[in-house]
Amino acid sequence: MNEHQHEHRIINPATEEVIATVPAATPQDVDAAVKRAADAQRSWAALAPGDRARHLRRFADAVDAHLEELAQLEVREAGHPIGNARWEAGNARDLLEYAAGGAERLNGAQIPVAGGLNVTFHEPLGVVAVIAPWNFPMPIAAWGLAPALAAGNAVLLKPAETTPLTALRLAALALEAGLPEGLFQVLPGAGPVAGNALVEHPGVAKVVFTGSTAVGKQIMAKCAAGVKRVTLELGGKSPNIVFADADVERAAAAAPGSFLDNTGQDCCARSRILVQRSVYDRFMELLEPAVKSFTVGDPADPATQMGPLISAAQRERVRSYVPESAPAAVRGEAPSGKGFWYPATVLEGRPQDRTAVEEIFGPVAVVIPFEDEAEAVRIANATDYGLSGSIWTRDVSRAVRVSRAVAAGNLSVNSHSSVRYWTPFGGFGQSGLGRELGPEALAAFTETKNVFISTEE
Ligand code: TXE
Repeated sequence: MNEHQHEHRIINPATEEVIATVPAATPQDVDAAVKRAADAQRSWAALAPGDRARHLRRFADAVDAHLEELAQLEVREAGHPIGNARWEAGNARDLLEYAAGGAERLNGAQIPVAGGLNVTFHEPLGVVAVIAPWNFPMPIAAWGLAPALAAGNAVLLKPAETTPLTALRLAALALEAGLPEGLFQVLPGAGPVAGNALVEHPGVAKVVFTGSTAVGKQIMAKCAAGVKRVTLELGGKSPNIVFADADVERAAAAAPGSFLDNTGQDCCARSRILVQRSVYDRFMELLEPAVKSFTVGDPADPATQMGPLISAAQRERVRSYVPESAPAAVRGEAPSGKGFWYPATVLEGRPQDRTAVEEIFGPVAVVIPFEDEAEAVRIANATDYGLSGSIWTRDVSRAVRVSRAVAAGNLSVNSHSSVRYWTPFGGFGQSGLGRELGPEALAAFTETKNVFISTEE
């Protein structure tokens, strides 16, 4: 292994400055971490549920006491606007608090049977690997970490190559808060090295992966070899459907945030805007100033709404779909000079365009007209993905009909909200497998065991 693979340079995407150098975990490091985690997990699972909950609450309090520091770190390593980064740190805290309550509610069932007593238990899985992406480093780490710990598991978190700093800080805070040594470890490193070693390790009982569909498929195939449990949160190409009977002003005002937040690097981004033809021109007239007034610039400035892309490679990927010189219906401003900037871009297109079916993961949306409800649903469902979607209408029956007809895991009506820590989140089709957040999250980190006790003499 050469010098280069032993450490990763962490770059501030807004300035291109190197802000830290982080050692990259080797397969040997992974092996040692799995052993330590397995030891810690046995005592952790044996704790009374109330004690596990107390530990998690203390961890949540430690995160809460360092919210601003964590948010500032996210600004520097991921280029997120400070307002967003504060929400992200708060989301990690909320998850830990919510999961702490779950530790005390892992109730089984008593099921009537003849000749005995039948009860169920929700047993922890053991050591869980969480492989996280760079787009929401703290929330996504916490979505796996918090319920996995609450259910009695140990967690090995592999953050993305570009964003390990908040993860490392969370692990240090866990120790300061008194979580047992080894129970939650962070293994920064390369996906194909440290990530793959976790996926292949026989001591890892489950992999929770958030990232690209291509890598998700590889991980699922590898997990199949050991019938390893797997949860996948993959990409999306979510529709934002605006019907003529909607409050078109409101829909147009809300549209920019739905594909520009996080510079479009959001698996729930509403990057396909479907607009009923009779209000199409009006919507476009309103959309243009709304997009142009989205504030782009220094992520540390509280007024900033959109920062840079995460890396030069990600900007190349976005450019490969839409060069900055390509004709566009609307194009915003972007700073010049250092930083991986890319302007907000709105294209007018057709449902079958590559830009309308593939995830670009940048601040780019395609607007497509439709005639009627049936056509809107047909276009909405014409991708391999099915993560999120929005429906703008004042007609309650239509809202219900279209919500049921669109094949996606997270829909919102007259809103773009997708993520609440107490409601389930996940995808249909190639957007993923399983659910995170909400009451279903704990179940994803347990095995149900059925025990029959004979009462025969
Ligand atoms: O993802 P990768 P990338 C999509 C988005 C983006 C594209 C590429 O379209 O443009 O994916 O991003 C780890 N075994 N999403 O290349 O490679 C890797 O180290 C085990 C959508 O960054 O999937 C990182 O920790 N792990 C998405 C994580 O997987 C491996 C969020 C994600 O990286 C691995 C991110 C391997 N062989 C990207 N290869 C979302 N759902 O929100 C990589 N990794």
